[in-house]
Amino acid sequence: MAPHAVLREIGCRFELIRVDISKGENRAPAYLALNPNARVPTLVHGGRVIYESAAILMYLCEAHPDAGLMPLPGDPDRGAFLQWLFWMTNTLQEDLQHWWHADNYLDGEACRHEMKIVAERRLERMFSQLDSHLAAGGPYMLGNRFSALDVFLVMLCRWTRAMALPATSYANLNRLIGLVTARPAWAAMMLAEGIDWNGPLAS
Ligand SMILES: N[C@@H](CCC(=O)N[C@@H](CS)C(=O)NCC(=O)O)C(=O)O
Repeated sequence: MAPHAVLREIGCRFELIRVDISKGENRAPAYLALNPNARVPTLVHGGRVIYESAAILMYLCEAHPDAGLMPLPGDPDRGAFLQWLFWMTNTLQEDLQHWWHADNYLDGEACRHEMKIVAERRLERMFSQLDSHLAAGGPYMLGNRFSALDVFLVMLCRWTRAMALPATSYANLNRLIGLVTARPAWAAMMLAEGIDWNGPLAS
């Protein structure tokens, strides 16, 4: 979702190829040859393959600096951008994976149930931390400056929709979700993916 929305924010030409994970297309040999982790998304550009959505975001933003979606070297906001993006992809997203896909980590229903409870508790702390950050200096993660970081975060916020305290229940996160989902690029991405906020995870 995030790399797709950022491609639309940039406005460059791209070809979208659906990999339907509900049909196991991410485990087909042709896809594994591109991305051996069997995860979506994967970007192919200039004959090279890039996977990991945060890396794809940075790659696209740096290749299209005029779009202004990421602070480039020398920009005082760059440190905060990198800090938050890395934290989101290696910590926040990992706990979301524990909640949605406990079966990838543990055998046994009781252990999985326990893992989900702990993940949800950790996630509530993390979303509360994000909400405080936005309360102190929002409405975007970089203050008044919209960036690819906001798109990545709103994608992760959607992963909370089935939890007891979804991201929409935090006032400042909910404001950010409203701002990002109102953007034409986000709306076009959701339409092309055939998903809505409350539907299943993107396939
Ligand atoms: N760290 C990866 C995670 C990607 C990821 O988990 N994608 C999910 C879809 S939202 C997926 O491909 N799941 C397939 C599976 O787990 O079999 C990234 O950010 O690109």
